[in-house]
Amino acid sequence: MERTFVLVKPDGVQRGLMGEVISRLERRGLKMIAAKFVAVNRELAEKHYAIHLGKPFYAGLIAYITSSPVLAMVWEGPDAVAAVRQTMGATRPTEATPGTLRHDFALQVGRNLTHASDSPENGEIEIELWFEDNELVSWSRETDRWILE
Ligand code: DAT
Ligand code: MG
Repeated sequence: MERTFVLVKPDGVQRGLMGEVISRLERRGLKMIAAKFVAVNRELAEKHYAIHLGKPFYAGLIAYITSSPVLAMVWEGPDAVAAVRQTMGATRPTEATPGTLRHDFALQVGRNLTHASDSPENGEIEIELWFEDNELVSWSRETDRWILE
């Protein structure tokens, strides 16, 4: 089953939206297999956002993600990467579809609430960066036969 890495960023935590993010992913049918609350240090932030090094918004992005704790999670499901990014909405909240998290709860790209992996390959890399193997919980969910065909 596909896995993806998800963050509720500092603005989402500060605004009390952790539950909202979890709730939307849960009711979509995705399954949480790991979660932890993390004060992100500069080293982890730089590794996580290494692909954005050199971009004009890089310094601001590092400052933002290290400014206050985040909720780091791993979610699993069929096409989990695409499903989670669809639920998050476009990077720029003003381009996000109504009904998505970024449309419904954000206005600016620099305060867009969440991070989600953009490919299964990057998902695995991000999961390895943020979690130890023994923090990933394999569990069977009673409702799976009503969600997964
Ligand atoms: P996403 O988070 O949708 O995967 P991304 O990987 O392109 O988007 O960028 C990572 C984060 O960097 C994004 O969530 C917010 C910030 N960001 C991206 N483009 C930006 C821009 N033009 N100005 C300011 N911040 C930006
Ligand atoms: Mg991205």
